[in-house]
Amino acid sequence: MNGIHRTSPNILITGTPGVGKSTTCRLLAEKTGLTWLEVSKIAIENRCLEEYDEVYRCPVLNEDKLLDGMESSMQQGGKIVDYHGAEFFPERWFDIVFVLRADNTILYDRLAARGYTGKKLEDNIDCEIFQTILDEAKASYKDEIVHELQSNTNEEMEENVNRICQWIDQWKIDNQ
Ligand code: DAT
Repeated sequence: MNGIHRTSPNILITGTPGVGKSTTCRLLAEKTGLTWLEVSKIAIENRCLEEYDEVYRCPVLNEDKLLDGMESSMQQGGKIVDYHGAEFFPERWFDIVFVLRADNTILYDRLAARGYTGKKLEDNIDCEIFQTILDEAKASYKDEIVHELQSNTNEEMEENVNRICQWIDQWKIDNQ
C-alpha cells in the first residue's frame, strides 16, 4: 500500500524530546516544500488532550481523535510528521521513518535549558538511554524503512537534512 496513491512521500521524524525533531523538520520543510505537521500542536488545536496525568504531569492524549483529524491530510502525501512517539500512527501513513538520536549528556543539557527538571527530565534521558523510540519504531514499521540518525551537532543536523532531501528526490523519481 505504501506510497501507491501519493505523489509526494510522507515522512515520520521521531525521537526523544530534545533530539532535534523540530529544528530538522523546519529546515526540511523550507528546503523541500513538504508540509511540517507538529503532532503536539495538532493535538492541542484539535482538542485531543483530555484528563491530566498526575504522575507524568501532562494531559492524556485521545489518540483516535488525533488520528481521525490527520487522516485526510496524510492521504494527500507530502507531510513531514514530527512526534516523540512512533507506535500509534497507522503503518500505511509513512514511506520512511527517521529516528533522531543524541548522546545523553548533550540531551540532558538541551532539556535542562528547556526548563525540564526532576522526573520529567530523568524519564526523557532514560527514554534515550533505553532507545525506547527506536524500538517502538522498529516494532511498528518494516525494518527497512526505519533509519537511525545521530543529531548531536549542527554538522550532523545538516547531513541528516541533506540525506533526507536526497531520499525524497529519489522517492519522487521512483514513484512518478
Ligand atoms: P525536539 O523537537 O526533538 O524536541 P528541538 O529541535 O526543539 O528538539 O531541539 C532542542 C534544542 O537542541 C534546540 O535548542 C536546538 C538544539 N539542537 C537540536 N538538534 C541539534 C543538533 N543536531 N545540533 C545542535 N543543536 C541541536
